Amino acid sequence: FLPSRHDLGVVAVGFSGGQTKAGVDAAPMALIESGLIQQLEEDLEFNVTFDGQVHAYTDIMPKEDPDYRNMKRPRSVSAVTWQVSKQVYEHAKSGKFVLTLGGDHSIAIGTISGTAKAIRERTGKDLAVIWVDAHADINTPETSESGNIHGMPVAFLTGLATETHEDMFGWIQKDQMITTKKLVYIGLRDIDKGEKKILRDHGIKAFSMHDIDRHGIGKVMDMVLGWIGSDTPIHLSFDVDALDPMWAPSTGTPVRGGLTLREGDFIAECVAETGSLIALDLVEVNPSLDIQGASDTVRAGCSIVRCALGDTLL
Ligand code: 4U7
Ligand code: MN
Ligand code: MN
Ligand code: MN
Repeated sequence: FLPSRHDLGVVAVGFSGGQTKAGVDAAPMALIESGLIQQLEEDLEFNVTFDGQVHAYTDIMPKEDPDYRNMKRPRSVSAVTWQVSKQVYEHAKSGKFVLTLGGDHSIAIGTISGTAKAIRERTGKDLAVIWVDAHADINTPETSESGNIHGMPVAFLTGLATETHEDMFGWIQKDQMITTKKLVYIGLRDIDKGEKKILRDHGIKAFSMHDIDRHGIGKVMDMVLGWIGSDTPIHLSFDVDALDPMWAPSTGTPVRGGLTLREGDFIAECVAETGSLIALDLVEVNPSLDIQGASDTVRAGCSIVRCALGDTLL
């Protein structure tokens, strides 16, 4: 199931509709302008397939998009993630590693549904997902207090939230979903009440900041990868707000008490070392928030991507 070691597909998703703060759509350009893709080609010797565009998906945006089941902009997020799903699927189907630059975290509905389907077709295996985040993003439309869909992607991907309307996530089929058994969280520290119940009721594996304080990140990564097991393809979805705001202040929902810069890179390095990583999302960088810290946040994001793609210190 391994992507041919050096073929990389890049999808740049300039989308912010899963939450309410402007600016997260500018992240792909900021990451690319700081030299990320060039580094992957030149330093890490990847064969990069990239259409050279930051997609804004303006042509598929619905004209009207009133709230539905408490969700904000459901048709817009659904349309964009459906399109992202097809883009990611095409790369993954042809055996490429898929790097998606967000955008807010709602786009993971697209990325993971795309890789889950491609990996099933190629290998017959269930995809494992490592979700690195301060938040669990597993609210259903009913448990969410904000109505922001970037707090719901995991609920739709696991089938805990479902919809019959095709234009409001009804397009997500069984073969595009993931199992809660192979979902693992790292870095959690701001979980809503309804989410805690979901995590408990479904026995979902999660390593909070408390677990990292107790065991250290090295032991935690051993436990994460031990839970997933070898010979399982892994999709890593990395929300930059997993990092402490000291290192990544430019993000929509910062939460103090997070990962250090090195812990973030270490997580990416450990997942890369397994040789089973097939896709990476880097989301929630918002260069227009905390202008002072924007370049630090972009640099932190680039570093995580390089580590996940196999860059090593020695
Ligand atoms: B992110 C939140 F209420 N849980 O649902 C919600 F705390 O992708 C935050 O992780 C969601 O940045 C954060 O709105 C979404 C809130
Ligand atoms: Mn998130
Ligand atoms: Mn988050
Ligand atoms: Mn956030």
